[in-house]
Amino acid sequence: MINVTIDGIAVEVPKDTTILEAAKKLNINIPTLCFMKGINEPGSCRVCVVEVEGWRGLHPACVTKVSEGLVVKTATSTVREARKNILELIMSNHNRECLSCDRNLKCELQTLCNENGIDRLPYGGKVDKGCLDTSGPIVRDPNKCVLCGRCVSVCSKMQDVGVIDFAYRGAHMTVTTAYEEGLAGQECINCGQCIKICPVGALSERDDTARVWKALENPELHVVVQTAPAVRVALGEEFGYAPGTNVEGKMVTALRRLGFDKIFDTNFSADLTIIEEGNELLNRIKNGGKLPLITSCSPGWIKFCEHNYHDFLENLSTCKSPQQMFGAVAKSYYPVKADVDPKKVFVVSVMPCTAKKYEADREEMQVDGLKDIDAVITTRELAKMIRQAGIRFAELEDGERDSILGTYSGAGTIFGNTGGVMEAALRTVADKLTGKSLDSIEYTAVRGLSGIREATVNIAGMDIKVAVANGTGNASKLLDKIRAGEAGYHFIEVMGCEGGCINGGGQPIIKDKSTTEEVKAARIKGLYDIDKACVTRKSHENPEIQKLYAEYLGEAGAHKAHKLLHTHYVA
Ligand code: HC0
Ligand code: SF4
Repeated sequence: MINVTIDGIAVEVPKDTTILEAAKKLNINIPTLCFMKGINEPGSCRVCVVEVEGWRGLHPACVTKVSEGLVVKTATSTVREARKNILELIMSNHNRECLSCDRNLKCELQTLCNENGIDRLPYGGKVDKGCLDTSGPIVRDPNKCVLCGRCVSVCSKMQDVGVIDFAYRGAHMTVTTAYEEGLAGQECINCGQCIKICPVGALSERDDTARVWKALENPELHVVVQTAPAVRVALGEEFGYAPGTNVEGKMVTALRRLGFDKIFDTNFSADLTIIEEGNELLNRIKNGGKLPLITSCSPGWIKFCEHNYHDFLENLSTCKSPQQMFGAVAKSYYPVKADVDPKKVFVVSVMPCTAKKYEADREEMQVDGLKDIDAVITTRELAKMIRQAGIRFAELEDGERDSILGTYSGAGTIFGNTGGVMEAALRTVADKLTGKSLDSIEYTAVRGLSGIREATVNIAGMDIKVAVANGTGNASKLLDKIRAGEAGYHFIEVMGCEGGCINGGGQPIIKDKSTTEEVKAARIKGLYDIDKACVTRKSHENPEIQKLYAEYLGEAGAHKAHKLLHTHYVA
């Protein structure tokens, strides 16, 4: 252990601890901007500089390791003046339209300026670092970029995509794409992880709320909404609730107040996906089909696979994602039952995911000329609409979802976290293979937050080898092992974002990034708590799903189900 003194307080820390970490142990907050533990540690922004007794100059706390007897001062007048200067310089090259910025009040730079005595902006004001990129669901504003490099690191190191990087030098330095083209023309998978990690408003999602407002105000349209599994355990954060709090009841009431005709649930169509995908898995195992079967519900992952792992396209399940399956039945089965014109049904999705905006616009995501999904908004955009409508969220009574696309099982709920689709599928596959309704349904081996998890599950005497990967960087590692012949599985779940949809690119921004792991864990716990409280915890026992097959679809994988619920991929 190493003994150091920070701001006059002695502390003992392990070797290789940074000054930043040692200070944290003493509850001393050294401000940072570029630093992101394990992801981006360049020590370049210099906001975290400190003085060290006996050393010349100032030193970045995020990358400077402690040594025996070190005496550190984190808030001397020299340090405070330097920090202020650094922030003034960053602001001199930053678009200052804070009031109209998506990140207003959630901006790390704004907080830093506020906490470090920036009371005037002495330099600059005119910024010209490139054009606004509105080519796709991910919007980039280079004039708000502070060159921290977090997005560059997340995109390349965590997601293994690498479509954005630094370009040019000195005052002209910017973060951009190859040939400075729009992200939509690149191999960007629209995961939105860069948005979540951006400290300012340089990255955001395309705002689709105006289209939803317009539809809600059109008396000709019958506007229905589905909410993804992970939205209900995160939306509350926008209104002051702790991460993981289940606000489904209030969310339903808020959606009704906003004017939606029916409030349905993606958990319902997650159950539907399990019926189709479980059937596909059993068919492939029994009939010598292509294995491993790989899940297809995460659109960021699908685009990643299409760009980088063509040789695995036949392994992908042909099932559409729950979002798209929902749209397909909302414009076929539902209109028949509710006696409405399918052409007048306008389907809105509320998703924790920015890639869902891209998925909804894929050419193949339509049936008989009707697009499955008409508009996708993120959890953040829904919160924005609720605020715009003047709804006091915390005061709302709990509401109930509508029938016939609103009932769900615990299995459909846990889709929202990594390992959940796998566990949901195993619950159904086990019952099908044994011909019994099994009581033991908690497949804890596939739970957790590690990037890749593997397990062998014995069902009815058959060893089923499964793996779960979350984050496309981890998916790469897993698929490379399979390509090299070093691993073999029957079934693999891949989710494009680390932690699964609970950590999707459209979820509420976690302002204190050092709490990210705790927030993810709390949102996951929220979903498993809902699962435990569900009347039915298996997809095939969902009564509305049973009715859908009995009255409309017929058998899983049969003609009608195939036409509505399955898709193909593009090499
Ligand atoms: Fe997900 Fe989904 S679980 S991708 O994360 O499968 O976005 O929450 O809606 O479609 O159900 C997102 C979340 C969904 C879909 C479901 C799947
Ligand atoms: Fe990279 Fe994902 Fe951002 Fe696209 S959305 S630039 S893939 S991090």
